[in-house]
Amino acid sequence: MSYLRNLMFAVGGSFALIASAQAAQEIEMHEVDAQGVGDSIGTVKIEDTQYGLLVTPDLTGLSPGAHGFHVHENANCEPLELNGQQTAAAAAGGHYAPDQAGTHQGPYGQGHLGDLPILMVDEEGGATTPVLAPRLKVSDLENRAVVVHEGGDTYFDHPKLGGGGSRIACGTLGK
Ligand SMILES: [Cu+2]
Ligand SMILES: [Zn+2]
Repeated sequence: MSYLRNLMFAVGGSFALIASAQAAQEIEMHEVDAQGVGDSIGTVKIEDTQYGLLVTPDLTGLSPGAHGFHVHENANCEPLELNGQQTAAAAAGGHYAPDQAGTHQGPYGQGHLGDLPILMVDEEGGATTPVLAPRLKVSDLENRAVVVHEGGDTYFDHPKLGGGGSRIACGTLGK
């Protein structure tokens, strides 16, 4: 009888763990431009850890160097017309900020929750170096987009939104 009770506790405990930390998810990333969503360039794996969200890219076909990397508010990578110009992945909206934070401060600041550490691309155009976003969880990325920008990221509001400029790759996570 006590064996059975211990077993019940063990099973209940496992469910509690599953509820607090979601399973790892993979987000398929696609090239984007003003015409629409293009070919896949690989995946970004996201998983919860005790230090925050671990983001592990496996991407190819990017330009070498630092790229702005953010969670954007809508799970939509289509272009939209902004100020009379078709704009790549504009349907993804702005940087994810559920508390309406109006400032871009990077992953370690108090601004947009969706501000990830920069994505580093090697000389061959690949990105495989994991980054850690201490304020995020897998569940925060449900129904959102992950976006890679053409330029880097200052983690400040200037230049505009860290200076990344155009959106060059995008992927979405459903619910
Ligand atoms: Cu962005
Ligand atoms: Zn931001």
